[in-house]
Amino acid sequence: MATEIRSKLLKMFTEIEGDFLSGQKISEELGCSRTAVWKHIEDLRQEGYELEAVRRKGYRIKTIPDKISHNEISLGLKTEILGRKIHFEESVTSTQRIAHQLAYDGAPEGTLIVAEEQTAGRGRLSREWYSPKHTGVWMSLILRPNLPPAKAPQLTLLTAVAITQAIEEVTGLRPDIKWPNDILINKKKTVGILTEMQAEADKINSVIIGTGINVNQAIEHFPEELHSIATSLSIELGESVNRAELIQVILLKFETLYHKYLEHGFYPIKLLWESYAISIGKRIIARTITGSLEGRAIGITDDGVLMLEDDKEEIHYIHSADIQIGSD
Ligand code: BT5
Repeated sequence: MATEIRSKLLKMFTEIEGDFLSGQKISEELGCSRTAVWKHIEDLRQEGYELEAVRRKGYRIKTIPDKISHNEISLGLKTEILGRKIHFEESVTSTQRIAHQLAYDGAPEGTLIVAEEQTAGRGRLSREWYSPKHTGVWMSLILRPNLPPAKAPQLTLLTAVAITQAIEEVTGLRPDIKWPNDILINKKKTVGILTEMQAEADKINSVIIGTGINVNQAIEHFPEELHSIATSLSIELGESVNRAELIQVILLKFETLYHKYLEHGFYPIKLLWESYAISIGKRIIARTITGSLEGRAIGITDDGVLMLEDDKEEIHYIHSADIQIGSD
């Protein structure tokens, strides 16, 4: 729908304050046919507005979608670099895909790609990431740190700390981090992080950090297979959360940590990360692509690599795996 018609129509609904607006009135004011009115109403429905239609009365807006926009994220954003360039889309296959292209084309550090919906959101190892419309934060951030490629996984841990701090600040909830890339609330996955990069043998060109946060979904919005393992901030909090504000706070926390990291290295980030980690000290099963290992998670190295001590007291260094947490 043309933006001008859309804003005129929304203005009319705003002025009538939740009452019915007749099709006749709309067609007169917009100067279009009744069929065109119906089409515009359908377009609003597509955008997430819930509209009631009653014969002889007309149309009434029942609920306005909780939407985020470029403006809502930029207005009041306090960062210097991160999110200073925002690429916002209603629907994309995956924000990672767009970010890779933009990074390849030279997008500056801090460029943020945000979408209301992903039709092919992805997790690690090509797993699916469920990203329905208007309920989550699906975004990718482009960074260009002057670091060797081996250090990139540390940025996943840094991201987890930034998001955990932001969730605490915005909602008061207390999330836990599960190595390396999950943030859980009450043991259920609320956030997933996917770090990818474009690099040469000894130099990172760009790191692309994808973040998926379940914000305002109700449990029935999740597909059946996720019911027992996933949750959203609003389910845990009992009320909905402003997604644009959450993005702003994440970017600010991220920027502070990122500067600290570039100046002082990973150690200060490691300390913060450990304060939120649930897997450390517990028995875990680590499933890697080559097999699985069982033992106690005894910590992470100064580089962010997970240390697992098996029952023969041998220590294994794990760079990438899925972790299942057992008992203490
Ligand atoms: C992750 O992978 O947790 C990384 C997810 C990153 C998603 C973001 S969204 C923005 C950006 N664009 C993208 O295309 N991706 C990034 P992994 O650890 O592999 O976990 C994937 C598994 O989590 C799936 O196999 C499901 O079991 C589960 N899952 C899928 N969607 C979920 C959701 N919305 N909430 C919780 N769990 C989910």
